[in-house]
Amino acid sequence: MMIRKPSDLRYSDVTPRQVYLNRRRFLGAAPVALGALLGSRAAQATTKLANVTKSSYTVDDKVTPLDVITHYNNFYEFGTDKEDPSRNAQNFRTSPWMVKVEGEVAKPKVLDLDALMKLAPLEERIYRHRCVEAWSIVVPWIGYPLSALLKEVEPTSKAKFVAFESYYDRKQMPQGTWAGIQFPYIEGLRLDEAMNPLALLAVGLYGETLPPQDGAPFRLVVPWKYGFKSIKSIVKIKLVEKMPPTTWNLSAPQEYGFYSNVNPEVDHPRWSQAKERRLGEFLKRNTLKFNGYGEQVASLYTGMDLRKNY
Ligand SMILES: Nc1nc2c(c(=O)[nH]1)N[C@H]1C(S)=C(S)[C@@H](COP(=O)(O)O)O[C@H]1N2
Ligand SMILES: [Mo]
Repeated sequence: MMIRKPSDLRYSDVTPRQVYLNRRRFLGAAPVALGALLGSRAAQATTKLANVTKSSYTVDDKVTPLDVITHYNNFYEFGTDKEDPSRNAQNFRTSPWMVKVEGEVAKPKVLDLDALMKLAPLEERIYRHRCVEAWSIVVPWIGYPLSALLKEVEPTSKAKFVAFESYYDRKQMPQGTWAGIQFPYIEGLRLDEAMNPLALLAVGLYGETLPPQDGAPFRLVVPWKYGFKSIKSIVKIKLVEKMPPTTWNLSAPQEYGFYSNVNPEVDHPRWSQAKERRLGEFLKRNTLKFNGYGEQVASLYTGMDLRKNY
């Protein structure tokens, strides 16, 4: 029934047996809406990453199968359906790639991909990832703390926030024209959030460089916040004095705030955030405050009303 194309075979080489078994279970229990995940897969070449150490910043939740992580994506530049990025991003050009780090810093830098890959030791970190749409996955990311990059450029005393910007090129991303949000995609963090050791710059997942649909070649991962804060395919990082605008806040300010911490007690105006569907599981789970990372990050928000600062 499912005919594997040669391009798929490499996945079986890198996917542990347990994950394969989980995937089969997932496919067996898949709700109808996920049925589209079945079928042939095209995969752009990713490269194995060497010298990756395992980080202690890891959850022991069951990791989501690779082909779910790579075929159920939000990357509106490549279309708004979950399967669009896997189809439309395959020829995305991620080399050469330059990232500007600028603004309130003593040492602004322009880094190419090689410099980005070597900036700090690569770590594997298994993180929960909770989308504001109330689904979640568990991803074995590879990367290094955002703080490592920020220390390199030496933020000045005026730097209070970090603003991020994604790559955008209408020619390479024609589907973005109908996505209904403004591009380039922009996001931001408060500087102390950005310096928290959990905030990760990812260059890979599942042992290899990032697939284009997951934000190749270089993206942010902020596991205690809703997924949209984890901006993909970054080309600019700017240290700033004032809270920067963000794509989803500009699009619907009453629905998406700047902070967007995962919070089961504060519903989205149009749906509950109390529970989530972990992709591949049948029953919904209770959503955890700060996505379960409260021990590491709750102190960042001491004295703040998280209903007002949603
Ligand atoms: N540039 C850009 N970054 C983005 C998005 C996007 O549309 N464009 N979607 C966000 C949302 S809503 C989520 S849930 C995550 C999804 O990451 P994943 O597809 O790797 O799981 O990416 C975030 N980063
Ligand atoms: Mo999301």
